[in-house]
Amino acid sequence: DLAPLRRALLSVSDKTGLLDLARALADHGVELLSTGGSAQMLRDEGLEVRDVSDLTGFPEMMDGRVKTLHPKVHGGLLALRDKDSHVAAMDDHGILPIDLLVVNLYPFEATVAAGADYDTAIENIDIGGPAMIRAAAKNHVHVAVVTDPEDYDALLAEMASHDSQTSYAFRQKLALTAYSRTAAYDAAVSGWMARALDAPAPRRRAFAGTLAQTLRYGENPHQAAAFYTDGSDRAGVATATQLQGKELSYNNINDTDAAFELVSEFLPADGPACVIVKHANPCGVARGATLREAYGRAFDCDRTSAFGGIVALNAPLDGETAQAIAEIFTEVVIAPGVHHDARDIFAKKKNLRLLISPGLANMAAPSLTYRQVSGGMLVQDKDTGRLSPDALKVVTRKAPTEREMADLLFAWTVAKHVKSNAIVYAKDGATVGVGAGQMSRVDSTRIAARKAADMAEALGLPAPPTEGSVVASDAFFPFADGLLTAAEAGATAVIQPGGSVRDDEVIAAADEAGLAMVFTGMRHFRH
Ligand code: 93A
Repeated sequence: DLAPLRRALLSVSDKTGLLDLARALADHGVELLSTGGSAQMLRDEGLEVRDVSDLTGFPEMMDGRVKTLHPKVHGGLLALRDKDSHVAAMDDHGILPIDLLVVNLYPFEATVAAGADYDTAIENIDIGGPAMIRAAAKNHVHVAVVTDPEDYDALLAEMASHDSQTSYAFRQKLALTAYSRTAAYDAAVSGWMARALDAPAPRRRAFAGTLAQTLRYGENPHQAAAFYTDGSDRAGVATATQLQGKELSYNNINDTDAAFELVSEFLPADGPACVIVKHANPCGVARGATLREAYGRAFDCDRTSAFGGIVALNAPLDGETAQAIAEIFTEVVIAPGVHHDARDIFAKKKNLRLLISPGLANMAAPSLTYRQVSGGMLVQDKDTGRLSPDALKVVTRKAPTEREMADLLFAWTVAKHVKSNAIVYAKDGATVGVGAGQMSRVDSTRIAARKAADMAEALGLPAPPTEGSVVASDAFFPFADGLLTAAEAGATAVIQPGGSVRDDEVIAAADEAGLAMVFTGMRHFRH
């Protein structure tokens, strides 16, 4: 299964390592073919190279759009060397076998990431490169294809140990890498176009990412894992700069994303806000007159869970907030900026990871979410649903007061980011109890209230903080029991989508308990 290597075609945008590779190939007696820029570079260094245009008899034309798209190239890559009709075709048309293809593509992803305009992005879509890669990979029974400078050494090692030839297993591995590369490349083009057209429809999309980080492990130490970025410029954990601390883990990335997406709901113009996340759920969310106050109030929602949590801020981290955060064990802090004094304070906390994001995430921007299921992947529009206050419908005799309404909207925003069944109690712009991820809504309602009562006891408060709070439910109350639990805990107003067949029963119970209730007509399941 060894294949000889007589002729190689080198056509690379990233010219890293090209010279050393070409020299080594020449030493193995391999004839070199190459395109414009690549050939020039090799020739400048005294290597003997044949231009592809010389092979094809056609000049590179149309600004390089057509360089290698020719039967002499593709025939040389695709011909089966052991099939008579293919060999005859090669003879008839003067096609020479090409046994090695070394290509890396126009840097489309990097060009787009650098903010290129539409026409520049289009010009950077490589056509000839992927065509050759796919041809060579298809014919890996004879041809070796290298698409990454990091594989040059492996190729040379293979040739050194196989008498200037390559093994079938090696060529198979290269072909897999090659098809992964062209698939990711076209997915990057597809993703860019979807963003450019502002239409990331779940259908008609290809998905792939660029490997950003090989993670130490996944959710658990026995799971291998990696982090891929999708090339979007959305502010968040993928685009943030890490200023200090250990490498982010799989769970860190997941939790930091949850925290940052939620804090991005709170526009800086409306004042400072803080989110603390544990296991992808918020355990404290608060506004404050200052960032320090917002953090303190978020922390007070559930001090127990906040230990080892992820903190996200909607404004640059200042010194006094950094001081307060540094007092307890915190895994990650993410903010859209940092003051010098805060950096000095954090510098003493070597393990604390500090991420600076380029602004907040645009929570209205359409994008997609993906979830793997056995045998497939679910794709949907991201939940960008936002209430306008006039879409709300008061369904009880009592209407919420202005203060209650502000808290209802706050609690509703938080509930959107809590795993279903989600119940959020809030008071004065701070969560006071969060119930997440329960299979029954009444359990979430009870757990949130009980946690609030526990906090009151721990902090020595005279009454549980749910007293005089409001409550949000991410989906309708199917029965009155959950709502009545909230009333017992001291909630005075409720926000929920409505739409249950028992709405009448639930509304009657709310009236009976003296609650004000509003329906949103919008649900925020999150699983
Ligand atoms: O514009 S292209 O899609 N048309 C082609 O026929 C073609 N053939 C190779 N771009 C093409 N290439 C790409 O040119 C390669 O994939 C590589 O990225 C680049 C190398 O060009 P040069 O050797 O002139 O620097």
